Amino acid sequence: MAQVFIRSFIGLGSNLDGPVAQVERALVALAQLPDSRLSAVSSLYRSAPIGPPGQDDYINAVAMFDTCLPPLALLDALQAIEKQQGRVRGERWGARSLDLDLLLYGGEVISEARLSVPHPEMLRRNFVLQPLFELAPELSFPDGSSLRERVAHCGDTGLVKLREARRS
Ligand code: A4P
Ligand code: MG
Repeated sequence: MAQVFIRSFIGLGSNLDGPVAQVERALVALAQLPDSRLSAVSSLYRSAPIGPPGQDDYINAVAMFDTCLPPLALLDALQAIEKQQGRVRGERWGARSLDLDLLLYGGEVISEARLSVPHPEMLRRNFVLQPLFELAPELSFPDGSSLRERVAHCGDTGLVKLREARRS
């Protein structure tokens, strides 16, 4: 039987231990996950930290990831990659070597103890919306709102594009 691929989007963030290299390594690890395809990667951005004061700036990017993995299996895989890259879970929104957030999984709305999709903070964050817009300018959210509209309102305060997007 043909495999059914679901288009998901994954947010990558790091502000510790060589953030650009952390994001690059995570992209290599994502590309190696089974039954999945890393289809495109946004530009890398530098962004001002949201959360406790005293943290360094973040490097952020978004990946377009087509996958046959069910959502919780994908979350497990993302957390395994975070762990491989030395992620220690500390303070909420505190500094981290790698954060992988499942932003969107097809058009699904998921409310489970371990997983909320769309990611609850994504609509408020320009370091998520701007790179996502590079990859999917015509995207709509499960609530019917359009990414184009959201991007028009989120602005680019604190955000610097570092490197152009690539598609595979
Ligand atoms: N979880 C629920 N839904 C999801 C989802 N859609 N994707 C659960 C990933 N995980 C999800 O996450 C806590 C729990 O959320 C997980 O165990 C998972 O079951 P965590 O990564 O351990 O903790 P956290 O990241 O500190 O909390 P949270 O609320 O996920 O934070 P965010 O929203 O990831 O924010 N500033 C800038 N400039 N750039 C950033 O990338 N990132 C954060 C973290 C804060 N400030 C930032 C950035
Ligand atoms: Mg997180």
